[in-house]
Amino acid sequence: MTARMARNGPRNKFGVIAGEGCMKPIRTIVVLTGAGVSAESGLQTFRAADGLWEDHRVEDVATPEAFARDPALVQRFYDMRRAAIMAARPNPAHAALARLDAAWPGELLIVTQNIDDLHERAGARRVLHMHGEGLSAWCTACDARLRWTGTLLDDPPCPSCGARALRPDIVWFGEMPYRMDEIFVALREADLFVSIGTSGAVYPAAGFVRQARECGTRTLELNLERSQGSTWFHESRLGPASTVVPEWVEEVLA
Ligand code: BJW
Repeated sequence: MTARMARNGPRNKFGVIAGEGCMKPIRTIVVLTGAGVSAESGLQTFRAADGLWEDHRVEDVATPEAFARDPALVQRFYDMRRAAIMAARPNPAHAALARLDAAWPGELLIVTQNIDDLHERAGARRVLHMHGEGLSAWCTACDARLRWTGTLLDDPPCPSCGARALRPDIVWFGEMPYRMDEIFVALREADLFVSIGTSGAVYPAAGFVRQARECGTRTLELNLERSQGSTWFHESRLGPASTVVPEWVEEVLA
C-alpha cells in the first residue's frame, strides 16, 4: 500500500514546499514523466517483472542495430505498442497534470519519456516527448514526420516522398533524445523539478535530478517505489500515480 514519506518544510503561497529553510517562490516547474504515469491506463512499464520486454530482449527491439538486423520484428513490436496506445485512456494522473497545465500561472514544461499521447488526450498542452511518439512515423529518406495509426510492417511508401523508408519515430538506445537543448534550458530555469513514474534507469533523463540540484532547484519524486536516483531528491512521495499526482497538484494549485 501507499507508503508516504515525510513532508517537511515551509510552503510558499502556491502551497508548494519550499527549499530547506528558504522560501523561494515556485514559478517555473519542470515535470518529468515515465511509464509509471501510464501504468494505470493499462500500458505496461518497461522494467516490471511482467514488463514490456519480457518477451523481447531490449537490444532486439529498441536499438537502430536491431532494426537493421530484423526490421519485421521491430515493426511488429511497435505495431503492437501503437494499438495498445490507441486503446488506452488517460487516468487521474494525466488529468491532474492537464489541470496543472491549464491553471498554473507560471512556466511549466511536462517532459515525457513516454511515447503514448495520454498527456495530450487528457488536455495538457505544454508537453515535450523526449523519446519520440508512438503514433508518429519518421521517413529516413525525406525526414518527414507523419501521424501514423496503422501498420508499418508492410513497409508502406512515405506519403511525402514515396520512399519505403518509414520507421517508428522513437528514440532508441544510442540515439539522441529529442529537444535536449530546450530541456536543459528549462531545467536550468526551474524552481521545482518533479519526477513521476520513472525508474531512473535510462539516461539522460535519469540525470535530470542531479542537473536540477546543481542549479539549486527543489526536487520531488512521485513514484510507486523509490527510483534508482531517489537519494538525489529532496522529497519522495510513494504511491500509485493516480493518487499521489492529483494530491500534489491540488496542493500546488491551492
Ligand atoms: C509506477 C506505477 C504507478 C509503476 N504509479 N509509479 C552506461 C551508463 C550510463 C548511460 C549509458 C550507459 N550505456 C549506455 C548509456 C546511455 C543509454 C542508457 O541510459 N542506457 C541505460 C540502460 C544505462 N541511453 C541512451 O542511449 C539514450 N541516448 C543517449 O544517451 O544519447 C546520448 C546523449 C548524450 C548527452 C546528452 C543527451 C544524450 C537514449 C535512450 C532511449 C530510451 N528509449 C526507450 C525505448 C524507446 C521508447 C519506447 O519504445 O517506448 O525509452 S528505453 C525505455 O526506458 C523507454 C522509456 O522511456 C525509458 C525509461 O523507462 P521508465 O519510463 O523509467 O520505465 P520503467 O519501467 O523503467 O519504470 C517505471 C517506474 O514506474 C518504476 O519505478 C515503477 O515503480 C513505477 N510505477 N506503476 C506510479 N501506478
